[in-house]
Amino acid sequence: MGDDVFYLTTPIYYVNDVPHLGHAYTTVVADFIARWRRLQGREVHFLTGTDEHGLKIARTAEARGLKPKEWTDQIVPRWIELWDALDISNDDFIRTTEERHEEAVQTFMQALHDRGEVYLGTYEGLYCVGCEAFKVPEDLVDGRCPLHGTVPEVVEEDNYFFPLSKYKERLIELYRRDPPFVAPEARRNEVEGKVKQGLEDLSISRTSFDWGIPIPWDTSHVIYVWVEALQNYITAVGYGSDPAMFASVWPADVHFVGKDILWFHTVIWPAMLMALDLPLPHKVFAHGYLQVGGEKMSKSKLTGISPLDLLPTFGSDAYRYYFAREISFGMDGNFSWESMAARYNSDLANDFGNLASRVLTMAQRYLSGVVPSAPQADELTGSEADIIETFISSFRAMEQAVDELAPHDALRAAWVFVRKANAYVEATTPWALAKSGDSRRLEVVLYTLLDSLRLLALILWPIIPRAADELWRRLGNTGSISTATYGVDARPGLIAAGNATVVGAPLFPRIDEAVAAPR
Ligand code: ME8
Repeated sequence: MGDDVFYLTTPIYYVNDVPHLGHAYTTVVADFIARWRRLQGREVHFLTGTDEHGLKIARTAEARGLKPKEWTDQIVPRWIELWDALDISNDDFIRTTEERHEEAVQTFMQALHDRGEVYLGTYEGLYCVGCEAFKVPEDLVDGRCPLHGTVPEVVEEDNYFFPLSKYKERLIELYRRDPPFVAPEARRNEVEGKVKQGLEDLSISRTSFDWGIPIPWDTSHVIYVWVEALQNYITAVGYGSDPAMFASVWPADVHFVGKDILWFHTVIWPAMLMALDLPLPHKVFAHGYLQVGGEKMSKSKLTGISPLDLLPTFGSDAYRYYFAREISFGMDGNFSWESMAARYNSDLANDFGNLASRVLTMAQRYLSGVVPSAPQADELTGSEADIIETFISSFRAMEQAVDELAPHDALRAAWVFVRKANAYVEATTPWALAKSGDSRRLEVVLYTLLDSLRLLALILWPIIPRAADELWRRLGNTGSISTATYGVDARPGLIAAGNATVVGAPLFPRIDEAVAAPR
């Protein structure tokens, strides 16, 4: 069931503000994986969206004198605008205020109720509006939420409860599953350790405000925002409305989340699915937290820098590349303008961009911009065997790294091939061949290099789609890389003889590293 489609998701983000670098990080990495899987020939369903209910959004709207929906309608386009600017290729975008979500959530909640998986009780305790989460004293540092620095509010209400505690053993079993349900392993250990300490039943409704989806059998309650938000992963793929779609897309292959929301995705979400005997997601991957200059990122802390501020200087390709390459996915990381500029210049402008410029310029100069005929086996030397071998091993390493959800390793592997291609230019010295008049050897070398650029365009498209498509066209290829398939196309020796090449402007012009970051 559901294994024909590769289904991946990002969190649905709270729209109490515009997106920051952290949100874009998750979404960019997910997009890289989605594009890679598509080129592997998989049918992909990539979902992102917005989480629009709850106290945090209600208060944000109120502070602006707006109704919650008026506020979310204003701000959601700012999120979509960023995903467009970053070339995010999501197949769907779900807003939790959409009817398709609200209706399916009610179906889900009614089903829980009908199965006796809901009871009425009283909740007395603490609530952090920033987290939209209930807290126990052990969660706090000096009485404050460690994530938001605020003192949680005291809440006492009649609430409906979900009997989370009874799922303890089944959850622990789930964490032992192979391949692992929770990744990376440190996160698995963290969540398993916490669950072993015991689980409290979960309050799943609120009565003190009404910005949410009503409990279907008791409309004086709205559903706790996290409970309905998690359901977006199934309401968007036909749960309760389109059984055929649901059967073919669900379960998710991977939910990408930050480590801040590990608990919700690896405890509450699977337990709710278990309660309805629905298939469980294959994996939840919780990546680390980004900081800016060592400080936690949030608008309120003024270290918030908009992703859109970086695009005029770096462009979307370099933005995507930097975050996927610089930070080991799963570990905490640090953003700085300086490291972004340095990586742009070294990897994109120098290694990759220069290679493309040099090869296309030589093809123009020595071959009048026409791809020569492919070398025969007896025309290949050890140098060609070496570069082809490097491509094959780099590509294999990339495939494995993507399977392991290690985008930084995938890109590191790609650059082994980029560097090898540069070394091949140095070793074969096409300019000397041109002088010596060995025209067939020159053709063999330039064919090999043009074909290497073609291979690079293919394997880098998932992370730098604009430059890759541009390079593809400059190599005289028609069509778009998006319709290529690795199994067919990511093989050496396939650039077509007779293709007309174009030199064009540098794909990644060097930037001045001394130019200061925008304030
Ligand atoms: O939690 N570094 O929404 P949210 C890296 N609506 N990633 C970061 C980050 C940082 N500093 N800050 C945020 C919610 N993120 C809920 C989710 S899902 C059913 C509901 C990313 O707007 C990371 O993916 O607070 C994190 O988990 C998510 O944004 C939290 O987004």
